[in-house]
Amino acid sequence: MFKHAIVRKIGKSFVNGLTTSDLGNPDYEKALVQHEAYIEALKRCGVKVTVLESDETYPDSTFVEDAAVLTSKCALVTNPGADSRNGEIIEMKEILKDFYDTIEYIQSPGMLDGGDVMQAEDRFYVGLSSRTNEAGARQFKDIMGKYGYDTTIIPLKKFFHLKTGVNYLGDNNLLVAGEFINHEAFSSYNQIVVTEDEEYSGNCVRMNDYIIVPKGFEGTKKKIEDIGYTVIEVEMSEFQKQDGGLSCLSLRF
Ligand code: CIR
Repeated sequence: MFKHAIVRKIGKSFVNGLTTSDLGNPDYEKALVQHEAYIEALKRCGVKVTVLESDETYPDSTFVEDAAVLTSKCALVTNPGADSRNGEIIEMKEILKDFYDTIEYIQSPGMLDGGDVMQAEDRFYVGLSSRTNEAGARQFKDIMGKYGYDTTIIPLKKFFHLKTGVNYLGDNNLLVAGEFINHEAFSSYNQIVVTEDEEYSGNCVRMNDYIIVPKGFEGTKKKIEDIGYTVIEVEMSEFQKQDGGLSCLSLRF
């Protein structure tokens, strides 16, 4: 069971964040409304939500998931691969001290974004991407090995982050999109396949008794409901414009 979540309010600089999408500029006011609804969805799942103040210095800092990986045994502060985001870890280190006695760190030249890390029970999967390098992934594997977690490293072909296209829903169920459909690393899971036209919904979050799903992806929603989960939908359009998936707006522990 998750008991807590950490999110960060959006600053006005959010609209100037990194993106590769051609979906247009995000609407700041609309993003605020969507962020509020996201927080409400987390609360509905029964967790206490810590809401950090916005930080104008870091336009992408609302995507808190990239700065840390939280487990039941330790917290790990990442070393984000984008220069404009790396400083996000400075405050994150301090915040996590309120919640964890044991904090681990990825050190340069190792780089790692939390969006490239997926946990499925006692196993982690780490994607090698434009933000996470081999040195970062190897450090992660060594660190988590000390706590009894195994780690599988997976080179990405097209996806931005690992969790852009694969997410563990619990109960051996894995949501897979694009290059992760029938990927050999995931052959032991029951795969729920996201169609190409709904690819963005490959990033959903299991939160206690619920699966939080981006709004507007009826096919994925139905597939998740059909295997017995209760779905909460949240509007993500303004975050999608900034390459942000649903999971990256929170740290859950
Ligand atoms: C970035 O490029 O870093 C942000 N605009 C989006 C980060 C999304 N994070 C994630 O999927 N974990």
